Amino acid sequence: MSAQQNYTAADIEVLEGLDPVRKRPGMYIGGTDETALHHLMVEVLDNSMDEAVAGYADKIWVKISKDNTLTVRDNGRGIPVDPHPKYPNKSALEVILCTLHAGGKFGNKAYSTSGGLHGVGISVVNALSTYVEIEVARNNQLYKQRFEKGLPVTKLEELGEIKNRKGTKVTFRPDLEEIFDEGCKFSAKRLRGMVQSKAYLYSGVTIYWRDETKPETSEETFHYPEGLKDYLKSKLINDQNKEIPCITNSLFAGKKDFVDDKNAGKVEWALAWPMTEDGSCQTYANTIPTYQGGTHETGLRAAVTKGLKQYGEMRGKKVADITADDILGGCKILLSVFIPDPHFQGQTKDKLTNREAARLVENTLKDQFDHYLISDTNSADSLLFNAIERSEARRRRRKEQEVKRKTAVSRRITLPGKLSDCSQKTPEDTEIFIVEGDSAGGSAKQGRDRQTQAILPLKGKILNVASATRDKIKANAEIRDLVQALGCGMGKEFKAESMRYERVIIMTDADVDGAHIATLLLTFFYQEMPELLLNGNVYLAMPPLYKLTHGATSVYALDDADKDKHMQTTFKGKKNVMMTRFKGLGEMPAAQLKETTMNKAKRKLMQISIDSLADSKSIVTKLMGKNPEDRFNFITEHGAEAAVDL
Ligand code: 28G
Repeated sequence: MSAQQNYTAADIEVLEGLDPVRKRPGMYIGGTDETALHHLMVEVLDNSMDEAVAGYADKIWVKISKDNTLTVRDNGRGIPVDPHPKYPNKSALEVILCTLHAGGKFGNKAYSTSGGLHGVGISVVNALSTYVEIEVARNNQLYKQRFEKGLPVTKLEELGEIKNRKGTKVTFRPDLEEIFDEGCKFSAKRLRGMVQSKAYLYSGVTIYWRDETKPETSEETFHYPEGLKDYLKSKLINDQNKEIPCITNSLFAGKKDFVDDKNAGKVEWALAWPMTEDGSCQTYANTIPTYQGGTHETGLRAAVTKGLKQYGEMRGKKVADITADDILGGCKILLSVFIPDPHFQGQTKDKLTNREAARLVENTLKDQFDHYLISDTNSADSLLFNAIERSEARRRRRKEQEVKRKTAVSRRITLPGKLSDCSQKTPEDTEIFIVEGDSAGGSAKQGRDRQTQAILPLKGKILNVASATRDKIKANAEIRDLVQALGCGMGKEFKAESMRYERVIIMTDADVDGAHIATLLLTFFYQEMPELLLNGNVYLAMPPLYKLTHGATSVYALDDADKDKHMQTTFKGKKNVMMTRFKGLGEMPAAQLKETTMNKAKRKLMQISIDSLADSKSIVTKLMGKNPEDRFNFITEHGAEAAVDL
């Protein structure tokens, strides 16, 4: 991975100063908590990793000191120090350290980690540190400059000739006092893990770790020639320091450069199917963790899924129902790609979006995986049978869940025994008739449209909820039946969307007792399900009191006034008009009840609507006040204005 770029100071793009970073640090490092604090280290380390991955450095030193100070050094080219053309009295180094988004012109830089959160750069670290000291060993010279809270406090000093050293060294102490949340400090353990994972991700680098925070200074060297394979092996060690058994005889691991007409890059992977552990998936692009996955992960999944299913087909197995998850759900996956110009997406910039990565990873991995399966058929068969087992278990689970769900549904809707429900299961254009007494219920049941009309007969007068305690309301059998039939709950539990019917129709006799029952029901709806009234879901049926017949002509009259009117119009001058007075709905033949009160095409309904709950207060007081005449008058008075065709 060689790169011959001729960098000069003129390539630097200058944008703005660092004030905004100190003012709103969260915008640049995603917060001011301990995670954000550790992100400063990531920024610095990523710069060194960039130099390494680009082929200019192979060693990185990381040191954590007692006072939350970190030192990172690499043996790369060293940050340029020549004077900046736009600011002749400033060095390129000073411009890089003291300006936001200062960096090379994008496009031709190989394997940068730049993109969003990453690569906001060392200037952000500078802005948020009490001090930064930089040493650059370049052109056989050693240079040094010191910054405090983002500003240079010394000039770029030339410390003299140095022969056996090159690269950049950065020492910084985060501004814990003014920037970060109280109590934030570096965790040596966390930093060590981050540093170690970088070494796993790039086998071309050796990282020297030194921890000076403990009474005894410790030093470790991280170098993993086998990269991700070593990383995965380290994850497959249990607490007793024993290897975790896997389904396969060996890991599926490797690395490969990929090249086509337009793209070049590298993919490295390690997969294991442990028997006693769950699956997991860690992916990276240019050593940056891509927690949300992305195109590279898609490519890997496609390759392994297609590969194993093809193998299964070859072995004469039924593979159509096997999904990627059946194959990879229990797999520990490590995947790392290096591509020239990575693009990251999402709020946290941790999803790779380069489209070519999907294809390149899939093609590369497919060949390698096919080869793996054929060369170790024992492992291949184990993977295949495991996937088949998972897919069968998945279908079994789904069936069980379906049964569970079905029984839950039928249990949820335990309908009262005396409800004659409609056959339609959705509420559209359905209605429930609440009728008084069993005999009325009987004729209503015969006269209804079974598909859309349900009948609930209630016994006599229901409880007056306006003067009952909650316990008493809840314990009342008639009310329980009503609420169960409606399905929508009452009081605080009321849910309009659970209503099992579109309309609630109160159907009582056209007498004082009937009116009383209607008001008791309306009081109940007002108090326990006011939304039904607000939405206009509640109606009074208007059964006739009389039937008038003369010869072939017969009409129904709602009340005495209606009867008198008909006598003076329809039957004017006629003798022997036959008049039937219905004592109650129960006496009305089912056919007539259907024609006059229930038939959607012919009947009239009185919609009980309220404009607002405040308005309805006085109405209900009227309805449920001490004087029963008030109620009846109200209903008959407002009946005409509310009567609607339905
Ligand atoms: C020690 C802690 C962190 C670094 C370099 C090397 C160069 C460099 C760094 O250039 C401007 C922006 C992108 C190219 C590049 C030196 C080319 C030629 C460098 C580090 C120009 C900055 N000579 N090493 N920056 N780049 N190590 N370690 O920060 O386009 S930063």
